[in-house]
Amino acid sequence: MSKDERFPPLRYGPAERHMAESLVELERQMLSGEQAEDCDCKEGMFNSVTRRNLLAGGLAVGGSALAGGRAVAEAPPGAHEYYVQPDPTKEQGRTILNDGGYGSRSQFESEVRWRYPTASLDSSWSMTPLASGHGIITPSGLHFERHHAGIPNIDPLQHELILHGMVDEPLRFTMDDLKRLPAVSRIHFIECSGNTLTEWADPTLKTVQGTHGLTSTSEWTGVRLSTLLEMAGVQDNAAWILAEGADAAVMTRSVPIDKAMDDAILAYAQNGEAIRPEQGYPLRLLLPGFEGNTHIKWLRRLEVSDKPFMTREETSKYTDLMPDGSARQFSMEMEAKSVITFPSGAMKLPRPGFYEITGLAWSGQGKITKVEVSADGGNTWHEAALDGPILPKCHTRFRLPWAWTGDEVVLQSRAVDETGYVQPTLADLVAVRGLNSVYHLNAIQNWHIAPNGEVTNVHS
Ligand SMILES: Nc1nc2c(c(=O)[nH]1)N[C@H]1C(S)=C(S)[C@@H](COP(=O)(O)O)O[C@H]1N2
Ligand SMILES: [Mo]
Repeated sequence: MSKDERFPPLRYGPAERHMAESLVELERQMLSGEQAEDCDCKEGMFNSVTRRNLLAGGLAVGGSALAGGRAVAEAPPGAHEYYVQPDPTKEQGRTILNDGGYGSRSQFESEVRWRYPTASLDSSWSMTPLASGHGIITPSGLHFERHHAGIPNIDPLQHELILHGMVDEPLRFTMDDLKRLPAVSRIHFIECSGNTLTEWADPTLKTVQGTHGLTSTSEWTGVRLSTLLEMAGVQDNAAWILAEGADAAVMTRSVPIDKAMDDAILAYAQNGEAIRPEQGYPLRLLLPGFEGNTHIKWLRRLEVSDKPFMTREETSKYTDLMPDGSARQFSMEMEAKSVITFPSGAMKLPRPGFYEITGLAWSGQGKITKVEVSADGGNTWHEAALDGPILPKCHTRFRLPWAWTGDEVVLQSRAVDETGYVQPTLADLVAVRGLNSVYHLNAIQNWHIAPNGEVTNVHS
């Protein structure tokens, strides 16, 4: 299939098209570093970013720490290189706290985020390696990122949030002011509405990191936005609230006041520590279940109004052109979606036999109530077990024991949420949405397993 058919210029603007094409090339480079090994262990089935192809792909990723041969002797990002003891029972282990007091991962673990190879390093995406994840929490260092204008470095002592507009009393908060207020901790996913955007016309990316890596889950702690709004006193006909970031993009989005009063959080912590700079340090807006771009990072201003502000991100961007030529605007709730992360694209099953199929399901409309898995391309479905806790607007882990006979199969997962919404097939989604828009692709994903065990991305 030609690039024009796969990413038609009508649908993919120049930026989206360049991004999609570049990602195909990046993934090809990352994968070409090493072939899958035939081995009994699950780890060996992963043909994703092993240490060797991480290094091979390092230059493409643009990471200076990985440049040249020097990196070969060094530990992967987030790890320290230590001497490996031939028999750890025969000599004392290394001393406590020799890392300065903040821990690191094992030098044998090398999973990293991949960067969408956008033309500029300032405006970019990075993707979570979902295939190697466990449970539902994404380690903070592997949370996907989306930056419109780079990562600002903000001194929390200088940072302020102002709340004004249609309120009785405009307010100004320092970070200390916010931290004195009652806080909540909630576990929620954030998914970029561009997640899976390469997959409309043709199965394009090979790995689940590529196809689905723009979703991650963290525990977020902060103040409820409703607390601040109650303090300021919202006027009667207030209907929207603008959120503005302190980055060079000064990213802005309008949020319905009902959402602001419901479960919106001004988060200053992620997974038990201060929110990472990449995720919006020192403060971000968290709108559980809403598309990623509404979760304004580096939050500095909130303005209450009786109408939406019609910012760039809700007029030129983040709208969906429908088949009849009208555009869907404020399509903010993320609909139910799921994906099998094991086995998934570019892995190789060594032989027929037992495997546990596992993956993630999530919905912006509430809890996941059911995930079904098909091993025959959607003819019959088997209900998977859902690992607890099953939380609203959160990644939910599903598992299903499976015996692979060695025959060719197509694996699929289908999520249902508490509203009764059923994850659609791509054909069903296209029948409603047409092929004019790129965002919000939540269709069922297919992984084809060949008799030799190779797993590939297909459209059924
Ligand atoms: N200020 C600001 N907020 C932002 C963005 C940004 O570039 N600047 N990107 C948005 C987009 S498009 C997404 S998908 C999410 C990504 O959040 P993350 O980087 O923490 O994963 O942040 C949103 N908030
Ligand atoms: Mo996004």
